[in-house]
Amino acid sequence: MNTITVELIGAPTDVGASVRGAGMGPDALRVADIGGTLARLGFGVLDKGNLAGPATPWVPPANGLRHIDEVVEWNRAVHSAVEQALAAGHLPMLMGGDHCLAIGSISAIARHARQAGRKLRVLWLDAHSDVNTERTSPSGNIHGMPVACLLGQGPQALTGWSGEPAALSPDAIRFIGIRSVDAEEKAAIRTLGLNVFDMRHIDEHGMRTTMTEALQDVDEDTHLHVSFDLDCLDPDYAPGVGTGVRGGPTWREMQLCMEMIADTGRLASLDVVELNPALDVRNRTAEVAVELIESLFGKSTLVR
Ligand code: EXY
Ligand code: MN
Ligand code: MN
Ligand code: MN
Repeated sequence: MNTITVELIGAPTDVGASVRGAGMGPDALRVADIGGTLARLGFGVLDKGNLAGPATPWVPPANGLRHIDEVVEWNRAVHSAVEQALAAGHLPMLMGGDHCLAIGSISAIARHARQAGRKLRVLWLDAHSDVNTERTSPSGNIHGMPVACLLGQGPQALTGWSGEPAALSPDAIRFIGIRSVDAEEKAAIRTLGLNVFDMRHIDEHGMRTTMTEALQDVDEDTHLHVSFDLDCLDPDYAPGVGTGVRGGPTWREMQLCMEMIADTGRLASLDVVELNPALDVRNRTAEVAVELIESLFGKSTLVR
């Protein structure tokens, strides 16, 4: 029996997305019994309910950014909730909501890890690299920009939240399952030297070798954060997402990915984002997410 308490934080918004519906994600995960599932694994579960924030205005981008004020407001709420969860010694699980919310969550985690003297590793499980800025984004949608913001390259209003100019250094992130990267994102990935395990890599080497490589320098002093965008999975397995891309990992490959993360025993925080129940089939994607999260939490030796 372990004593880790997982704190569920709902952020019901689609403010950074291109398609409506991700705001229903937290409740779909609850309907799929995320709480009961973690409790049956032996975790304490504290569901803090849903954060409040502004409605999504659905207006066009201004200066390359759509809904910047509302994105800032939602991220402030997420940042402070994640900060409080970590201060209470809980393992925060952010339930989005779209992926722009990782700015608030990971900036709080970066400060916490720095203050605890821990090395931070972020696994970015996604079909996309999310490294656009307001200067390169084809859409202005901020869910395509959180990595850039966390690297200190995004708009000023969304950078510096960790107390340092950049919450993350480029070598702190490992991308898994990437297969949709804009031309200017490719250039940024090369310039920054980001560690990308794209679908070609997974095809050629398999998930086992990929995850062995991605987790190589995770050690006992590591705070391991998983930012799980559900569009990482192949849309055949996870149809309930707004920006699905064919050719992703299967349910089985994704299970191995989660199991190998669990084996490290270093999982200390988690984002689950981009679930869009409006596009789902009988809550299947939420159920798949809960099955995968169950594997991710499969060990009782986790650290905070
Ligand atoms: N790269 C495209 C853009 O920036 O508009 C698509 C981004 C989709 C982001 C999804 C959540 O991961
Ligand atoms: Mn994403
Ligand atoms: Mn994505
Ligand atoms: Mn801690």
